[in-house]
Amino acid sequence: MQVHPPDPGPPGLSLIRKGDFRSIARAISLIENNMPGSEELLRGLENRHVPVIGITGPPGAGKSTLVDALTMHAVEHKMKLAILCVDPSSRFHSGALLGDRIRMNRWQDHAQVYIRSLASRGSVGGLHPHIFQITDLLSNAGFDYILIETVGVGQSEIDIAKLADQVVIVLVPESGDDIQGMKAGILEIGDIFVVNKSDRAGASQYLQSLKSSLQFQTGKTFSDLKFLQTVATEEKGIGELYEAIMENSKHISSKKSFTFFEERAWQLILEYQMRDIDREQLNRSLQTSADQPGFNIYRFVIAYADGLQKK
Ligand SMILES: Nc1nc2c(ncn2[C@@H]2O[C@H](COP(=O)(O)OP(=O)(O)OP(=O)(O)O)[C@@H](O)[C@H]2O)c(=O)[nH]1
Ligand SMILES: [Mg+2]
Repeated sequence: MQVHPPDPGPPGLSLIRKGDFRSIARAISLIENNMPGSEELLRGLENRHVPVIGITGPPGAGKSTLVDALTMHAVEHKMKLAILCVDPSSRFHSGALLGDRIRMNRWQDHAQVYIRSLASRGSVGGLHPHIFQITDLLSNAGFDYILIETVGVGQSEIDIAKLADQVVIVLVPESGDDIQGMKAGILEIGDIFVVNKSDRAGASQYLQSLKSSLQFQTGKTFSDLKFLQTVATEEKGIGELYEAIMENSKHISSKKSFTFFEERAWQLILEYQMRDIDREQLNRSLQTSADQPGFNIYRFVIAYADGLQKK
């Protein structure tokens, strides 16, 4: 039997597999902007899974400072990391992000760390619309872990739960009074709860009230959850957080991975189905139909979609 050499894939993929940062950056831009060549690239990917860690929490809780300190630990442990910072578009030019950039700058030319900011345009309050594809690409680029920092507002914390194998929720003692009002959603998705800025008053009381509201709001038991206090600016508690993340990574269930697959497949089917729909053409079609007697939008949509399929 003749053995064919493996398909080398589209240009750039072999360099991506070797972990070439410039090729990775180009490929992400291609995917981010849905440019020609991006689908070919995605179709050339191997089915690899690298643990994805979501770091979320209210604005200013110290997520970036924690990510930076965690990066230091990971680098010392000879890990290779990809870090995605997803910011709601409206915050893209805020001082906070600039602050993140300056802080994270020390990793800019580091061979073990790849950092990329993504604006969450298109998906209101959520993650980037092509975040699944971007993490799949990074999973093929030789990283040990993928970290995704996102502000826990709007839809993003729900999205991160569909993408990350484990979610770290970063809170601060000052959020004490909000805790009863805090959406069950954000509490529901956490695997590790971090009370950062524990140099401030009331940190341990806050941790206690967090535990009781978690039990009250989500009915979860604590056996699978971890609670930690950190002072990110002084790198206190970071070793414990790092160990907690590593420990959790050992226990990612195949059930969870399969649920992720289903979610990805679902999202992609939606995307592919929508791909042929031209809004302007839809508008024209509607304009001619909506005035007709007996118009019904449900019948219209089915007929419209049938028409697209037959094309
Ligand atoms: N006192 C104290 N300040 C901290 C700590 N961690 C972070 N900060 C400060 O809190 C501010 C916000 O920190 P960031 O790391 O930018 O917070 P963030 O959650 O990434 O912020 P956004 O991405 O804008 O939501 C900065 O001024 C940090 O220096 C801490 O443990 N203690
Ligand atoms: Mg930040």
